[in-house]
Amino acid sequence: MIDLYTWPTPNGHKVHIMLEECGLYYKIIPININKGDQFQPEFLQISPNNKMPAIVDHNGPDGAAYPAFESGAILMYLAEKKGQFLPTGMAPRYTVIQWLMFQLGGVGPMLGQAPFQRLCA
Ligand SMILES: N[C@@H](CCC(=O)N[C@@H](CS)C(=O)NCC(=O)O)C(=O)O
Repeated sequence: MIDLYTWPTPNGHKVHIMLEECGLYYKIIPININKGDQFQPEFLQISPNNKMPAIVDHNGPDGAAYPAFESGAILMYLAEKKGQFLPTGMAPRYTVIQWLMFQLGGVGPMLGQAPFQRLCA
């Protein structure tokens, strides 16, 4: 079972979609970022940068519980765990990683900041 610490935002939805596509069982633990749940000490143990999404995979590597934060790292972790969406060949694997990094470093943050930029303009 995977505990999913999340809230309905685009970064959360990336992981929601991935878990559904991988057919993995998960339990949602809401992190209401409007009420400050992300600053609770128990959550900071899992996600030290006080951001959702985060997961705890209770059946992680070597059968131990494994916590993960940052949506991109979670997507890669789930892909490797399930053996889906991340090719084993070096060239195709890095093609996937390039597009993932493009989303994480470009499209995601820019679209996220757009409403603030428009308000401040
Ligand atoms: N780089 C992070 C960004 C996550 C992120 O920005 N999460 C926001 C909501 S979409 C959050 O938790 N904000 C709460 C805060 O910053 O206090 C990722 O990709 O997971």
